[in-house]
Amino acid sequence: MTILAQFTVSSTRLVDAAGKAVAALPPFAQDPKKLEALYRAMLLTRAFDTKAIALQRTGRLGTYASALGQEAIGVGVAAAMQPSDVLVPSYREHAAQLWRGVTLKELFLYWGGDERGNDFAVPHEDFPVCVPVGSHAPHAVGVALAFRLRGEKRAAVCVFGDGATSKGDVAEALNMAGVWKAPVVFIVNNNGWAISVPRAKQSAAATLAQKAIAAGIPAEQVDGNDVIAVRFVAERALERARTGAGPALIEAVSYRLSDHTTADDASRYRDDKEVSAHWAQEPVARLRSYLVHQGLWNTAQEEALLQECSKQVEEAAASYLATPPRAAAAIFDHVYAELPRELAEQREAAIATAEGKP
Ligand SMILES: Cc1ncc(C[n+]2csc(CCOP(=O)(O)OP(=O)(O)O)c2C)c(N)n1
Ligand SMILES: [Mg+2]
Repeated sequence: MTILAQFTVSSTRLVDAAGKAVAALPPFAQDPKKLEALYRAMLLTRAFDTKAIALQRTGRLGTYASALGQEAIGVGVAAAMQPSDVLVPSYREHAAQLWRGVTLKELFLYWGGDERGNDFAVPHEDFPVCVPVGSHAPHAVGVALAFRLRGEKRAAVCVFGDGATSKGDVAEALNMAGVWKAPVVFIVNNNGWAISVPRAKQSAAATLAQKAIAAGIPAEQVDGNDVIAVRFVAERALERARTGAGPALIEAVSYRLSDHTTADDASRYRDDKEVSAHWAQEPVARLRSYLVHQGLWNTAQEEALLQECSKQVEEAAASYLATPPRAAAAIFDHVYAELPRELAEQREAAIATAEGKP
């Protein structure tokens, strides 16, 4: 017998749940300002999350997918990106979007059903949120292939969930990314659940990372509640991708502390004890503990930052709520160069209805 292939999947954790460094930290983590920026971004995401849920519960926002407990994945990954890279996100990556320069108001608009929220002023080439599970993975490979063909030193970053790794789109995207050596880094935001389906029922594989190895793509796991570790491994993978070494996949293991969305009630299928246990691992308290242990953070700074985040979120929410809705015809205006007759009629009817005509 000849062994033709063998593989290993590593897991990286640099700071443990108590906020103690358990390995040598990378150079960026020696700079207090950089750590503070990561912490601030996670707190801002959490403040946005809380407000978004409050707005939805009071009928002023659409169905919303919370990122509670998963802030380190978005922040760590986005902090590892260059502005010229392109983010191709699923619907739970507000943290990454905010870091990239999407505004709080744009996020509120999008989740309020207004597509103007997807027309980001700053990361103009980043993709809009993808709600169909995993269908954005082939797009990310296409973006990366374009970078390679044009000889640009850029990478695409595609984030999807544990459930998405069961989709054909993701398997096909991984396969072609491997064949084309496309500069794309896939991030699996493994939050333990795909709505009511737990990770254990999603796949019999020991890790989700190893699915990429079958496509010839190096893959690893990282503690997705350790923002320093996430940024570290993502930076390494992105640098390799930009310099021609091809794609990578990182499975960031975290936990969905919230319901799946505001349309879900997780207490119907998930034990509260499991959720409580995971609160001990969550990323915001972890980095705060680390900063406090290092003498870099105190209660006064914490209170000031909480107030600043809350003020920013309240101002953005007020501005969103004061935004007049788009004209009724807008929904018809950006798909066809020339509207088919039926749609043209519907457009006229929509305008008439909006004007109160029969
Ligand atoms: C193609 C497709 N099928 C089904 C759904 C309904 N749906 C929405 S989220 C979801 C689960 C996704 O789980 P996961 O990939 O783990 O992402 P998470 O929501 O946990 O971040 C499903 C089945 C969908 N949005 N798109
Ligand atoms: Mg999931």
